[in-house]
Amino acid sequence: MTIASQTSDLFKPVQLGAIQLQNRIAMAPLTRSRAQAGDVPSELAPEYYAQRAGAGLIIAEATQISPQGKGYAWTPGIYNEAQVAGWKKVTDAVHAKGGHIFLQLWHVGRISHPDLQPGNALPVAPSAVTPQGNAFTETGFKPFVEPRALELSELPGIIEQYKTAAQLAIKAGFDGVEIHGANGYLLDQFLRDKTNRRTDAYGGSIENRARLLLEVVEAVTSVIPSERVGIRLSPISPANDIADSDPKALFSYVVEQLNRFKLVYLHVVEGATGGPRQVEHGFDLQVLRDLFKGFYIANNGYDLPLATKAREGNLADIVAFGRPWIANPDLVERLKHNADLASFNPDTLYGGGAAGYTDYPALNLA
Ligand code: 8OZ
Repeated sequence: MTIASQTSDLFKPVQLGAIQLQNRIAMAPLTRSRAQAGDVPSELAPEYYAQRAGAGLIIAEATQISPQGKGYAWTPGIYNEAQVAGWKKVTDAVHAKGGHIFLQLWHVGRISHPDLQPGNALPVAPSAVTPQGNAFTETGFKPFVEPRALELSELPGIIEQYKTAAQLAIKAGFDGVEIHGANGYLLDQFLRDKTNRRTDAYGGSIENRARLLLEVVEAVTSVIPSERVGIRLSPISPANDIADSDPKALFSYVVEQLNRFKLVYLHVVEGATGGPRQVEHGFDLQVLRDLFKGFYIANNGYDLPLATKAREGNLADIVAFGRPWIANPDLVERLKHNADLASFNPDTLYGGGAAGYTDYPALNLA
């Protein structure tokens, strides 16, 4: 048996901005829909994340920056003190095990439903373009509705909410934040011309469509150090009914502009989120790695051979695994020993309690 740890630097420590990671394997953000009333993280979340503290970096699940930013049942928030207290238990538990953890800051935009919105309001978006598909509400799946186009005057308030959320994340003990610019949520909806039909300064040209995302990055890095801020993009993913007529030009511009803010990493969903790595109308995402000055975190469909190849070819600085972490809390140890990976039960992915959350065992590999 080849022991992967002897042949790859995936399992060696690496410096990420202000923090030293134990290895180059990250846990990608994973929505598990188990938050308590008030969108406070689950009582079980400290144990769940602590079990996975062997990751070089945990990026905690997508977390709404405001009640309006919510789009799925039972997802946690980061906009009040009760949520900060809940998250503090998570970060303490991870740090006690020697791990590091960032929080993913999320506004879903149109990927929501009035049932999930304050006062049963319409979800908001750059433009009134209805997504195909269904929202996951507390009473089941419901078709998406036509969102309300945001007024120009509302955008500064949303930017302010990202800023406050970043400050609260640091207060809750996170090592940093990841701005969720991927998977067809609000910031991605502004980027793409399928969903952004605005005629003001935030729509039309690539420069205008990128404006909100860049203003959010500027705001967040004005209140917490840029070495504690990363961003996630999914340039060629059709997730949540998103598309653009020229993703290569769009995302090349975005990444060049991001360099102004000295973010610690760019986390890229390579291909279709949770699906094939190669997609129609895609482009070579190494273009973005080459443009970006910080660390590049690669994600989507990685296994040990692909991750090893990514490091050998210097195609990525860190590799983020997502779904394999669900049923393999000791994923890094298993990869290191080339051990079999367990598969997760799809029935316990979202909602519920400990079953399918904190009850997947670690192997005894020592
Ligand atoms: C799966 C289910 C719910 C949310 C994403 C935050 O796509 C998500 C998500 C994924 O980024």
